[in-house]
Amino acid sequence: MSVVGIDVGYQNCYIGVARSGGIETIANEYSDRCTPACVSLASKNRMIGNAAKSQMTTNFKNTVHGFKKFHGRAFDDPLVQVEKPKLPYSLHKLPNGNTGIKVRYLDEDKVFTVEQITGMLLTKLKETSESALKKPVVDCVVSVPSFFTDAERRSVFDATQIAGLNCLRLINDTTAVALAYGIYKQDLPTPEERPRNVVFVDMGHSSFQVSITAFNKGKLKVLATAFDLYLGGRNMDEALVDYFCEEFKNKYKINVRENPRALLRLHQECEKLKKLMSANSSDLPLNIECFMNDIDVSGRMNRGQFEDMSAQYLMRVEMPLKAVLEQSKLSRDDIYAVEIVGGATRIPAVKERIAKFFGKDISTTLNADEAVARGCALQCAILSPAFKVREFSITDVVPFPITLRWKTPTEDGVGECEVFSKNHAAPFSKVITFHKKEPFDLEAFYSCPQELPYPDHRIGCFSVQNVAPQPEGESSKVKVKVRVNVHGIFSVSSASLIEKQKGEGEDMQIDSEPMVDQEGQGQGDQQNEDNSSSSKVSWTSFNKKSICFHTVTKKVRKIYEYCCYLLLSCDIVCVFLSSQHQMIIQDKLVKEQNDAKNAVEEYVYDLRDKLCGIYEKYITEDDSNRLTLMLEDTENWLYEDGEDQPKQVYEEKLDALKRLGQPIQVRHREHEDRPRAFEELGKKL
Ligand code: ATP
Ligand code: K
Ligand code: MG
Repeated sequence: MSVVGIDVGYQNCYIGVARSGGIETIANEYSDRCTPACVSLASKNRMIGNAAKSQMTTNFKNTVHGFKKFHGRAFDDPLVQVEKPKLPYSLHKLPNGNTGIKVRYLDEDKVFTVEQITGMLLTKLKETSESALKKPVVDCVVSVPSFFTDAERRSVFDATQIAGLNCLRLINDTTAVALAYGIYKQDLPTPEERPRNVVFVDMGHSSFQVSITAFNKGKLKVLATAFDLYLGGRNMDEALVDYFCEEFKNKYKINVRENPRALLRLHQECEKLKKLMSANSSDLPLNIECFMNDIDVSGRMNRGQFEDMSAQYLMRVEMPLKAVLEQSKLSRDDIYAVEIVGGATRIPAVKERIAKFFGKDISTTLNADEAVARGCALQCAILSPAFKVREFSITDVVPFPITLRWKTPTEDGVGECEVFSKNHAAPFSKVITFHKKEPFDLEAFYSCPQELPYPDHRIGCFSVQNVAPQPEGESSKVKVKVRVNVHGIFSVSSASLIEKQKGEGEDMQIDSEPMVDQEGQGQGDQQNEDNSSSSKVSWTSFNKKSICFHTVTKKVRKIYEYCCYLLLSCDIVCVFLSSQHQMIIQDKLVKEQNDAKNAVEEYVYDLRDKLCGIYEKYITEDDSNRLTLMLEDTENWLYEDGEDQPKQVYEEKLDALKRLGQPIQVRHREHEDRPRAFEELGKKL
């Protein structure tokens, strides 16, 4: 069983794995521990990660990046519409309203769902893990932003399935970081002592997340989270791009925004410049050769100027910090440390703002790039029976309050109950008791649309079926279990009918208001001490025999599909899974073909070099000339008719060349070996 944690960033992905020595982050085939969240589609194959990123400026229409925010979002979603004009590739409205990504692949116009694109990225990360661990990888833990709503989480989860992964948990970025921080700490307060409160700040490329987490020995409890959905390193890049676009317009009379390729290059250079400015406060140059219309461009910038132009973004750093502190009801003095991670927290002005707000130095105990992936791997290790790790319990929070609504026979016709308040512990299950005579629907939605970073506050509709009155005509008692699961996804997980014992219960009031009693959590969840059993009283006068007459889980998907058009059905996930396999096979074929072709090319160059070098003495001049000609022919062929041939053709070509080359090689080697052989013989004699 594999233990793998994946940080799927907006820009950068990292993989943590557990090996006998502990948790480590692993490198891909480019010896890079960061794999860009980038997928490039081409006429014969796909490129994913580093290879895709290098196609960004050349094949920009088909090189997809910055798609993380499209998960679970409709094409008409304001966020999607804001991003759309900034993208070098096209978005497309899918028949179900979802955001599709339109590219040219295998010489055809294709529209992929965002789940498929992230699925592609994940297959690459899966492959990287497999070659590092030298075994198949299925089980994993994947990170998501703590502010992701139900639809976004489901969409990421679907992507993991499309990639053939078994995602044991979608864990919040800042919670993964907290785990990576806490699990190795030897000096945490005991469970009886006051907890150690730590603030975690993660500013990535696209967003800003903050959490306050309380640690005791063996456990962590997230107290509150806050965020700025649109604040990250890319805002700073955009500020620089705006500035240079303007400058180049005046200085060189060019309109960079009209040229997608130039704009992408400017983005890349501005990002480099931004990073340089983090370490260097002096004036720095920006030079791009052959930028547009054969013009070389150059400009200058220093940290002071940069801070001025990003003032509007820097200003926003404080708000989530304030929000998280308020929610946690802690004072600054209660904060033990402020830990920062995420690439954009390296910007000195960002650090300063954070330090100033908390009135203390910030800590950089954790690796800013890898902490999320390490935390994910740790969570995977904890969940995996195959791996022994220190017991560590994790309690996360529900970021947005959730309400259930149903029809009632009362005057206003509806009943409502907030089942999960903001910052309620998660994962968590609750049982709500209804008194009903007929089947009924439960509508779940986020209670506070105004604070939700998502345009649709509906979560889903669940129908509870097969409810009938009791033989005496009274309402039946129906216990409905609602739950925020380990992925942070809400569902109505089961409903059961409670049979009354004869002669009892007449005094019970029939109440259409739900009674919320906090039941223990379902299997597979973390132990959670906040579960009280005090409100279980309502059970006692009843026969505890509960009939599971209808488990809605199966039904949920169906109902969801109907109500929330943004979700993929199991069937579609299966189709995507198999098409993913097809694409992997296709990529493999193309790779083998390229490798075979490269082998011929390499052999040609190598042999030609040697013919005028070390092989010279072992071949007659005539033979050498003939062979050289042949090599030249082969080289030409490779650029013409031999440009795109099946793998076997290259293999045969290589064999034919080797038949001519090998005898020379043998003669050369024998000659080389002879003196050594004599020497050996001499030693023996
Ligand atoms: P997100 O968390 O939003 O999904 P991500 O996880 O991909 O995004 P990170 O890898 O944490 O993001 O951070 C990437 C951002 O950090 C980029 O904007 C990058 O330019 C920026 N960055 C990295 N190093 C530095 C540096 N030295 N100075 C300034 N910015 C930096
Ligand atoms: K990342
Ligand atoms: Mg990140």
